[in-house]
Amino acid sequence: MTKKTLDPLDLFDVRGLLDEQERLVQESVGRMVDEKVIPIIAKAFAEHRFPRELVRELGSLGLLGSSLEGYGCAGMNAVSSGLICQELERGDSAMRSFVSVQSSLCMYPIHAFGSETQKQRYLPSMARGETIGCFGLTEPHGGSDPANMKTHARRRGGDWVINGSKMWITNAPIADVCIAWAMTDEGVRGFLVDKGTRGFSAAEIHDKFSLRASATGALYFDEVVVPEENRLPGAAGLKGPLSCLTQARYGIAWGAIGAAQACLAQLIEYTKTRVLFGRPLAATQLIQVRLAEMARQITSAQLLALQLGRLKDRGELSPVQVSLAKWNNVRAALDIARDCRDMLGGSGISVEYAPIRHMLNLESVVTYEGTESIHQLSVGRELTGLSAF
Ligand code: TGC
Ligand code: FAD
Repeated sequence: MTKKTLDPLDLFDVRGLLDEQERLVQESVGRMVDEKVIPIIAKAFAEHRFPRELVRELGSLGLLGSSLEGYGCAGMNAVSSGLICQELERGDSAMRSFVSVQSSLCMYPIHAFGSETQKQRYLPSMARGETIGCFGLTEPHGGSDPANMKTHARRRGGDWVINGSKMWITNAPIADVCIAWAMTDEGVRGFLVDKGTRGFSAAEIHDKFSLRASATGALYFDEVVVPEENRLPGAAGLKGPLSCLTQARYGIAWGAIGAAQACLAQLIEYTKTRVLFGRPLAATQLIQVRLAEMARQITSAQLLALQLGRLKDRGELSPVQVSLAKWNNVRAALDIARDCRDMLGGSGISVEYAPIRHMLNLESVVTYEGTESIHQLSVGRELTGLSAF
């Protein structure tokens, strides 16, 4: 058997399992991340600033609504859209977060549940990055249980009047349109609320220690009137927003791998050049075990994500599989980022090194789109048939 040089970030040659189109997507997004995201992201994180100047570029590369068909969207397969998330999150979770919200939480519901007029009005400009969306589901009293939604919409003639508030909403301060989920007398419904609608406002959350390169905010609805034409006609019940979450959680399962790879790549280099007790850190047993453990976890996450993508492309994906993958891959990435931070010693607390930025970001990623406990309970419910929420 010939001895091949293995890629430390892809020990099982998962890349070799991709088709040509998927490899091209990964390469072009990876190049964009290396050239445009990585050089500016530490400063953006330090300044608590979303790099909005990159949004049009994301649009021109076809990364917004990448898996949707028509309306100016690229119509890529699920594996390609997963690889996009992986490469973006190798740069920073904020970049993947922006794309997840725009693509999976805003464009997807318009595509899946919207009227033809809504699709024509929003999707092409969202695909170009000219219109930015946000997704308002979580409320201040408890995001894990969206069935207990307080935001309410009542019919008034041909209009709807919305009252309530949403909390921790990605893109809220920069969004042109919000997909607002509200309880009605007929159950949960989704509404398109444009920026500037009377009574609708957003406030930025400025004091985050995590996802600092992402814009996060609260949304307020004070007697906001929208016409029936702004309701998503195909969305009825909690299934509407939860099916959007399945799309976004799928992307996170891939994205987390990128964050973990960025940390491991930096640590392999650092430990080779850091000399302590007369030899490089990388030549010590403990450090090698820790690096090997990271490679093991990344490899498992990669294979899990790829099989998840193949199932999605075959139309056979189950939400509980997405729950398990989001839980596994984000947990792996968070543990890897924390351990990399430690192996950097004091330097590990500097924004000059990527692990602490990824580690802090992943504290949000493990919480949003369903906390780790919520996904564990979803898997538990599948195994036992009993709901323990
Ligand atoms: P449950 O009875 O389980 O379900 C109600 C209806 O929904 C269907 N369903 C799903 N459909 C698609 N995908 C899923 N994942 C689904 N889960 C459930 C289900 O079949 C049922 O349909 P039907 O026809 O029978 O009515 O609902 P439940 O109230 O028991 O809730 C279960 C639970 C806890 C899993 C759910 O509430 C949940 O997932 N909670 C977590 C909430 C959450 O993840 N919020 C995320 C907010 S968005 C966000 O964080 C964006 S961050 C983005 C970024 O910046 O990247
Ligand atoms: P809670 O629901 O109050 O949970 C608190 C704790 O209780 C958690 O540890 C949870 O796991 C645990 N818990 C809850 N229920 C149970 C149970 N039955 N058994 C055991 N433990 C339980 N939301 C949106 O709608 N749109 C967005 O764009 C968005 N972006 C976000 C961006 C960021 C940076 C962050 C941090 C959050 C974002 N969220 C968004 C909100 C996110 O989805 C919620 O924070 C998440 O769903 C958890 O809700 P919560 O914060 O209210 O915590």
